[in-house]
Amino acid sequence: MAIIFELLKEDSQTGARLGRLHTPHGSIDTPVFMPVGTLATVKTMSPEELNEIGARILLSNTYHLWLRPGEDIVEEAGGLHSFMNWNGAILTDSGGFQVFSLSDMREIQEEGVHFRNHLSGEKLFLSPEKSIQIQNSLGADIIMAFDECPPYPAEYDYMKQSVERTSRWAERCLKAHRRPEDQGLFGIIQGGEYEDLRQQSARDLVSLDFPGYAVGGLSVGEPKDVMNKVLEFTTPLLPKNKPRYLMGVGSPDSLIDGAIRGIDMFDCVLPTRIARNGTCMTSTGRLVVRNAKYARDFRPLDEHCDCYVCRNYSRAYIRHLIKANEIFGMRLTTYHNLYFLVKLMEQVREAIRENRLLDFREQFFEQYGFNKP
Ligand code: PRF
Ligand code: ZN
Repeated sequence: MAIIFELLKEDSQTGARLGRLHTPHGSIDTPVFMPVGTLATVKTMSPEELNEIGARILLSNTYHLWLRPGEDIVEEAGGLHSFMNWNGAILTDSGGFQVFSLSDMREIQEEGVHFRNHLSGEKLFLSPEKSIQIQNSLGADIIMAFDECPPYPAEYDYMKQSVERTSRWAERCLKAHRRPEDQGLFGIIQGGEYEDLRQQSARDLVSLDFPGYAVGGLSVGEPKDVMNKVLEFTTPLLPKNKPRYLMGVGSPDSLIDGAIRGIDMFDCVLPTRIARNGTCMTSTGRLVVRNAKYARDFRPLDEHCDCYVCRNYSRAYIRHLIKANEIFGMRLTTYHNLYFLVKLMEQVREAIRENRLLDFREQFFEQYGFNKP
């Protein structure tokens, strides 16, 4: 078994859980946030820095690495871990979502998806078998089933067909998987906001007995309360002793609200993407360090943060770097934002351990400014 999930504690007041995910590249305390390294690099961060901030698992993308440099080159390097010099765990997404969000001119058929390369315009085809073959070559510890993530909102009839196709594709992914002994293949639950379709999707995928399950098709433009409702009726359909991964979610409030509803793993480009244009996550909310009001502000980004950046650099200096488009500015804001989320998840775990997650939520939302009108 590539992936063993140890359920350490269930919260008495909420659906939250404390767990440990054992992978061939180390054990990970959950709930956890996974930084995104789309092209086999978390933009601006070295593996040493990622290790220093406490990241133990990264996400990378099948679609992007297939287009460049090509999975054969990564395999020749000895797999993604040695290619990028990252000794911690890695999860690769299947390419399903990226095909739908990045390429135009796609055509979905039972066999797979025809689309155009978003870089060259070349015609391409991705299927469950092809996605798994690429992910077997890349060699991540956790790989994902090839699914369809329909847009929001989608009509019920379309969503039902899509859920049924995603279930058939999941079965094909399992059959195509050549490395079950060292790569855990997770299934992805779809079904949009429709409760009976989430039930159908969960029933189909749980019967296939994956070592973990993702909740897909959320954070695609729906209101926050819709995401929370969907999680409330979906996570109870999943086996307790397997990890649950909410795909593409990384705002601090959603991480806390997801953990409360029984999610163990999250990923999102948000902290790294907003960092590069000068937006920082702090304990009192978002800070846009580009703003003129920080020109002479010599305090750290976050006065409550003890990261390398906040111990050594001022808002004024970082603002100057970002305004001048200096690479070091992006490195500093990225480092701080990832540290902030890794620390936030540490605090979430501590709160679950001490039976005070709802109090923690209340206090965090108050400070972060979510409770303000
Ligand atoms: N499916 C896959 N990857 C994803 C998603 C999904 O539904 C999402 C949804 N937010 C993000 N990444 N395969
Ligand atoms: Zn900091």
